[in-house]
Amino acid sequence: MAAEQTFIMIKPDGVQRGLIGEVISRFEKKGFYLKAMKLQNVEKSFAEQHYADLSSKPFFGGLVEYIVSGPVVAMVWEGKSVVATGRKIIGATNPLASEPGTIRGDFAVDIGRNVIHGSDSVENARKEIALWFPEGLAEWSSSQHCWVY
Ligand code: FUP
Repeated sequence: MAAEQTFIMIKPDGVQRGLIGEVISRFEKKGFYLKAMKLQNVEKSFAEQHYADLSSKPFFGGLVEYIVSGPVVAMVWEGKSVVATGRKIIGATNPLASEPGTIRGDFAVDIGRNVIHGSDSVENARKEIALWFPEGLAEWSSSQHCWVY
């Protein structure tokens, strides 16, 4: 089966609002495999590194403050086209534009409190997974994949 992986982070508002189980459930029920997960507080310098591509944006300071404001859940999910499909499950960046049925469409109204992050390309997923999980990921045996593929 395809070993594509994506990095998903439940942001502090998602954790505070009790959406951890809801997010995991949506990825799990779709048929993706959880490869790593941890609840952690994020240092300012680490948040700045994660969002380095956005450092010139006017909202960068507020975004970093938001990410360090409480614990986040960092996860790696694996499966066929998980990067693009993960973005569909999450919905558009601005919750006002995200469709009902998506996580942001169902649970958020403000772009600055949009519950969840998902990698936007396979290349960025690789970088984000290396940044957040230098310790490595869990192993699933290939025989455990036959119920989805
Ligand atoms: P996404 O990939 O959907 O998370 O969106 P971006 O990488 O463009 O933006 C990262 C985060 O910056 C968003 F989740 C929310 C925040 N943001 C703002 O606060 N204001 C904006 O105008 C755009 C993004």
